[in-house]
Amino acid sequence: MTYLKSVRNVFALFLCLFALAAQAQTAAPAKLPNVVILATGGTIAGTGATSTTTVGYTAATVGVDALIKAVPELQKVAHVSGEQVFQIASENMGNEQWLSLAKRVNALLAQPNVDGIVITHGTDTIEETAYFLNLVVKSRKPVVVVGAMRPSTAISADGPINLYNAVLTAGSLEAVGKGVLVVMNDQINAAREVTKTNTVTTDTFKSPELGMLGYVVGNQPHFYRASTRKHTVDTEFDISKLDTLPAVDIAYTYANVGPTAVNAFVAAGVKGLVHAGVGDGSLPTKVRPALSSARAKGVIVVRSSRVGQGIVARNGEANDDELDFVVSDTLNPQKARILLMLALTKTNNTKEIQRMFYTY
Ligand code: DAS
Repeated sequence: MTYLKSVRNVFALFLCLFALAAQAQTAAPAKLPNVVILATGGTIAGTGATSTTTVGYTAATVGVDALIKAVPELQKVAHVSGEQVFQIASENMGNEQWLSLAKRVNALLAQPNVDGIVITHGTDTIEETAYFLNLVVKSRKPVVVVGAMRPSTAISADGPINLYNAVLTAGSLEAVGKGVLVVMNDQINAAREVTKTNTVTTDTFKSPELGMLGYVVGNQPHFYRASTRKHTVDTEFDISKLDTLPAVDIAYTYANVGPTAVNAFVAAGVKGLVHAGVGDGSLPTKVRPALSSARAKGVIVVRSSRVGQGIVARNGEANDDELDFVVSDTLNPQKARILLMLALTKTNNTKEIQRMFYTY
């Protein structure tokens, strides 16, 4: 009888514990993620003279606290804090800003109490900052770069909803390990492929042909794809001890182009040169000798294309093996410049650099 009684007591105790646990589960609200917003300026922080001023406004005037205050709904989806790292129009973004921003991002993500980061940014160079961070951020935690095409004072400004969706995504588990993302217009694009495709409309950011990763719909990010190229924790680049980046410029090509730009960049002492060729990186007869001469002086030459999508194939329009050039694969000229800058912090070996262009 005593044995049966003790079994019954243990069973009763177990039921009580189970009921308490179930109650605790339902009672405690879900723990909100901690998301830090780093503000750099741009149209998302812009103001216009009237509510219908959507061009000819002033970018980079509204501070991060005001941006957060303008979207009280943020408090329902994350514990949000803000830092004003810069206040510039992004056409003025440069290597110095990128290095200090990347160091701040890595320092914050190393803190256990930071779950994700949102960077508010001008749209003109958002794709470049996102790709640079994609190669140097050393964490799997989400980093989301966001901007707006209409200033905060405009009718139907897109900044508030873009910021809300960016914070949602940065605080989500689904975005962990996906690399740096650009979230705008309810769409999630990968840093490597996203590019600005329209000068003024709110649907400007696309990943031509290779496609976006997903959507933010119904207060939830939805992913359907992931990048196949290495990023963040899987890259070989480390900027933690760098204060400058190697000088790399882009020579644009068009009908009737001559060697002037290439020669000027070489005379200025660039370490790398991206050739934004026509077609799949074709080299005009008048430019080829200048590029060969640049290579002979130790400048690393990368053949890219002004077309914007598609592969620039090695030994296609030029004998890269003979010229000792590198090809950009599918990276557009502005992103090829970023990868070449970081590659040059590691090596001058063109075979190694070509491997990097096939890896990232
Ligand atoms: N000048 C643009 C910039 O800062 C404004 C914008 O679109 O954000 O990139």
